[in-house]
Amino acid sequence: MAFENLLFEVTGKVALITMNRPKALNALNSDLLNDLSKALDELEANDGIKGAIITGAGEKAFVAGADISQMAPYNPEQARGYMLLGQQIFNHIESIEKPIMAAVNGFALGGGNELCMACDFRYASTNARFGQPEVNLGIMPGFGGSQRLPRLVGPGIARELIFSGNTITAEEALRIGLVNKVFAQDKLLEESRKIMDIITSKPASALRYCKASLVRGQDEDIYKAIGLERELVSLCFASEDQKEGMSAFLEKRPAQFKS
Ligand code: DAK
Repeated sequence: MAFENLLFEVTGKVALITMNRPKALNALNSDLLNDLSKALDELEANDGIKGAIITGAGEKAFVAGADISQMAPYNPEQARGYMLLGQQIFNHIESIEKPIMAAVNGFALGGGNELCMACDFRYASTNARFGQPEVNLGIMPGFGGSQRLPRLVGPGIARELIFSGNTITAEEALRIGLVNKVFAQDKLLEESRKIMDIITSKPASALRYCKASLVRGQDEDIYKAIGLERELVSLCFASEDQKEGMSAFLEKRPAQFKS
């Protein structure tokens, strides 16, 4: 598929979505957000794609935030509309029942950090920098950051980052659990593809139920969430993949999954 502000390439079963406004450090204006929304629709609808990697064009930035030049003149009504657009798209990333990772190749600030936090997990390059610098602009995080950051790194660290507007290194992001792994920049995509190739070799039906349980259960009361897990794992037993996976184990042969 062709987009003006992002690249959408499929290799094997994995889509690589590259935010592509490198002159503005891939800042999220409405055009880029609308392209991202369409790319996510394609990812969701295309059964040949089982997962995605989101990254940024160029060597400097993943996404340096919401587009400040677009936002600067907004009144509260316009800000609410823009916020809704971004929030819906980031919520969509969580509701697509396919694994989506972020390969953070540089600045992930403000809306950029919020974008990578909406993904299922994150790898980073050594030059990546993370932060929620909105207070420096007289605003606050608006694309879910005040909610996703504390859930990922704990309330104390999230408050320190959001109140101070400080930027942290990839190493610090690794220490606080914001990213899973850090690689040299020229290895980041290769390593991201390696893990996504492993993940997308698994049956799509099992991946779908895993993500549904992880995402939908995370903010529920634990016993309610475990009840949801029970319902979803029961559904797995209606799938051909469960029959094949367990038969293959018992017959001591590799499984041939259909989905
Ligand atoms: N928006 C627009 N343009 C940006 C940008 C951004 N966020 N970040 C960088 N650019 C542009 C620069 O203006 C510059 O453009 P030209 O001057 O060349 O035309 C070009 O990218 C290169 O940037 P620099 O020259 O500044 O590059 P440096 O290496 O010197 O610095 C930097 C890199 C990432 C440290 C610096 O660019 C920077 O501090 N950028 C801003 C980072 C930031 O504050 N990000 C958070 C944005 S606020 C809401 C919805 C969402 C949000 C809030 C509310 N609602 C609607 C209510 C979320 C807010 C944010 O994300």
